Amino acid sequence: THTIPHWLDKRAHLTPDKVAVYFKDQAVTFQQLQRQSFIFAQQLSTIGIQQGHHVAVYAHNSLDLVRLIHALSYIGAVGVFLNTRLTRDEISFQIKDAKCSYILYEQSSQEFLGSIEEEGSLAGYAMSTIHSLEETPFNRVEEINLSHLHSILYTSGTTGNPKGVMLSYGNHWWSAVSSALNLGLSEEDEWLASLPLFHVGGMSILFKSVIYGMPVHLYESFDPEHVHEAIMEKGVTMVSVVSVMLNKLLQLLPPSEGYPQAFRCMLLGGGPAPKPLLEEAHAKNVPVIQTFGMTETASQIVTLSAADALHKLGSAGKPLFPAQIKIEDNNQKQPPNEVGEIVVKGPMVTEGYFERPEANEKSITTDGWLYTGDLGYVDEEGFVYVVDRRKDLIISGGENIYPAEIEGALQGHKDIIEAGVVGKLDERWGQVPVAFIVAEEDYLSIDDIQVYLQDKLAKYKIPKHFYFVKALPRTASNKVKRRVLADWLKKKEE
Ligand code: S0N
Ligand code: AMP
Ligand code: MG
Ligand code: MG
Ligand code: MG
Repeated sequence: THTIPHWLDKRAHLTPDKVAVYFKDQAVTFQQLQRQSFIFAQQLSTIGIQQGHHVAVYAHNSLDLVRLIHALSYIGAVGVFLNTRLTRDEISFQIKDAKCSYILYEQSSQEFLGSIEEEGSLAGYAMSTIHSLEETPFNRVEEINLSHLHSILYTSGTTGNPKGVMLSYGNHWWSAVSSALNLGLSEEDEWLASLPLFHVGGMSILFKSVIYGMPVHLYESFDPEHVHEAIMEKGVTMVSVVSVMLNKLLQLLPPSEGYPQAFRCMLLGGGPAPKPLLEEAHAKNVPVIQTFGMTETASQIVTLSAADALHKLGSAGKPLFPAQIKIEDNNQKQPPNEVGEIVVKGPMVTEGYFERPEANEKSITTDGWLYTGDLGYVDEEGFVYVVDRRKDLIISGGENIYPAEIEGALQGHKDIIEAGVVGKLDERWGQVPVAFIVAEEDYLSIDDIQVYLQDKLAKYKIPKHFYFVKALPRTASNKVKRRVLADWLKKKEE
């Protein structure tokens, strides 16, 4: 087995006085972070959290969340990080599905979560109350076993319920190392995290921080003015963004101004990058590095290097050093420039979904190739182009939405006979979901539907438009033909 010293201990030993995290007006060094996280771990031990427990975490970005993530790793407990945009019903499903025995949440969300503990028969605590507890000694993890499970992050799928992606310490370790082999490391680097830490794009920045010895500028949420100011004045050299965020940041940058010389990289991931956006960034001299990755690959797996950023505009780059890619169609490897399914392999790729043997068998081979469902091709020089996302997937502002989930919720309404959902291009979010509905009764109103969906679906999943139709187009096997719905939508827009 492969073990390394606990990464936060190691880092605190190497560069104790370097800043680990800036948050609001606070700066915490690696040594302070280590001590605080360890004390936190002893307090978590007081409430009974032990190695192997699954612990649900519901929190916006905060210093306490960073401490908690490390505290859980001192115990060897597995964090199940919940998306704070979800409804209580959606959260409740994930907590049960991941077999959590604890939920830790930020105080301010206590009311929203209500008595969720009882529902999932788990112990619930506000994070802030734990700090006043006594400390109980426990068997501290001194060596990280890279094969051990670190976290479970939920991701939606084409059919059925969201699945928990299991990410090991090794997945996170290799993700950070592979990223550095591509982007390089600089003593001066400081990485800004305003992406939520409950998604891997945000969380991975914390591991990079500890492994590289690099400060993170952590933000509670994305405020374009704050991020702009941090780049201009606070020494930030790296920022991770989705395209909605990049778009907002570019609007704040006058063409003549430009970011400081030291600014190295806007790492753009989480969805397709519109060409005009890349061109605008180029015109404004903003160094955008495009990347392809997913929760299942612990963040980046294919990334364009700075040197290639210009002459390969629009490409997601090449697979990172320890990663491989192939393009397949009907189990046949495709030659260059032929489109097929993107299949990837590497030490950052998940072992599988938590307790989903069928999904695992379908999407991951025994020798570790992951079928992403995304379509793309590789050019003669080995650069990857993503041409279409996973089947039916709608990406709104970096959040994934699957039509089947929304259709299922809609069909639960007593006056809805059937529903079909497709993505619509959207100026602000990239894409938004819209619904075609066959209703039982004429009096069913859009307001009724919206109210009905409120507690079932996160706000970003609620269709932005509803169209009432007489029937849905279906295939011989009775599946909704979403392509036809997309055509209907185009006609409506003309
Ligand atoms: C885009 C964000 C920042 C928008 O949030 P904002 O502006 O803070 O909104 P709020 O004030 O919370 O809400 C205002 C209204 O907007 C609605 N809303 C919010 N977000 C969305 C959305 N995404 N789609 C549709 N509507 C949205 C609210 O409901 C509210 O509505 P009203 O006014 O009606 O109440 C925010 O959405 C955000 O942070 N998005 C990014 C999420 C993310 O992290 N995605 C990436 C997930 N994928 C991965 O992590 C893997 C890829 C990866 O690792 C990666 C990704 C990016 C960069 C690098 C990497 C990497 O590989 O390292
Ligand atoms: P998630 O697991 O939520 O991060 O979603 C990952 C999905 O985002 C991938 O499966 C792709 O469909 C999409 N995606 C990520 N990066 C890119 C990219 N560079 N170009 C196009 N789509 C992307
Ligand atoms: Mg997702
Ligand atoms: Mg906001
Ligand atoms: Mg019904």
